[in-house]
Amino acid sequence: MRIDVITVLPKLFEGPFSDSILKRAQEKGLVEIHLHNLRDYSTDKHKNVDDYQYGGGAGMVMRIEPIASCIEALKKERTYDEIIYMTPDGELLEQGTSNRLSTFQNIIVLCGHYKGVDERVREIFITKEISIGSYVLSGGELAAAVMVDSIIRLIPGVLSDETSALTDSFQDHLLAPPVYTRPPEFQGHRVPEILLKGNFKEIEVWREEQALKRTQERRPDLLD
Ligand code: 6GU
Repeated sequence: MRIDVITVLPKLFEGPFSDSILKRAQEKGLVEIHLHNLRDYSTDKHKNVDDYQYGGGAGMVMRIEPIASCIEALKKERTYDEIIYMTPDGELLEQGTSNRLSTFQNIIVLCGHYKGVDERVREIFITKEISIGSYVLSGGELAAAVMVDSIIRLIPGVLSDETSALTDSFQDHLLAPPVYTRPPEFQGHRVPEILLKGNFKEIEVWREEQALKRTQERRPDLLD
């Protein structure tokens, strides 16, 4: 899979993409992440990518020309399955969204900033608009990093234990059950006896019960 990220702050991605699972996925050649600095596509002398909004009002708007020239350059090289705009008014990112996106060959992720992009960018180029939650971030970059992380870990071969993505919270609309490791007792808190006995059939049933209980208590909306 290839992911092209268009941003005014490419540095924000260097941390999250250069460690742990995301780093290994790139090293194994399972995913290519390409960062594009929008400023490189600006043709004016100050390399501006934003401007005042028509009609007045506080806050700058990202101009269409640099975005168009970046997206058009990318589209000349390959076909994209989805051109995604990260925006608080997009559809909420859910596990199912990431599952579907992880099956794609090429995607573009455009990070919004300031007051957002000129509406015509959305009309002309964008095929999908995504938000990661009902709160406002300073820009789309951190949201894009969250989304890209959730996609990449689903690509076959990225996780060392192939089954572990399937047992994640949300994958079956249930939260994950509690987990324990040594020691068997800490400050009077004991590991549930059933996990120590090693009857795998019973353990599986217990985990299912715990997942259901946890979901009912914390996220009953997932069960609807
Ligand atoms: Cl995608 N962008 C911004 N700026 N804020 C957000 C968001 C995205 N998702 C939730 N809040």
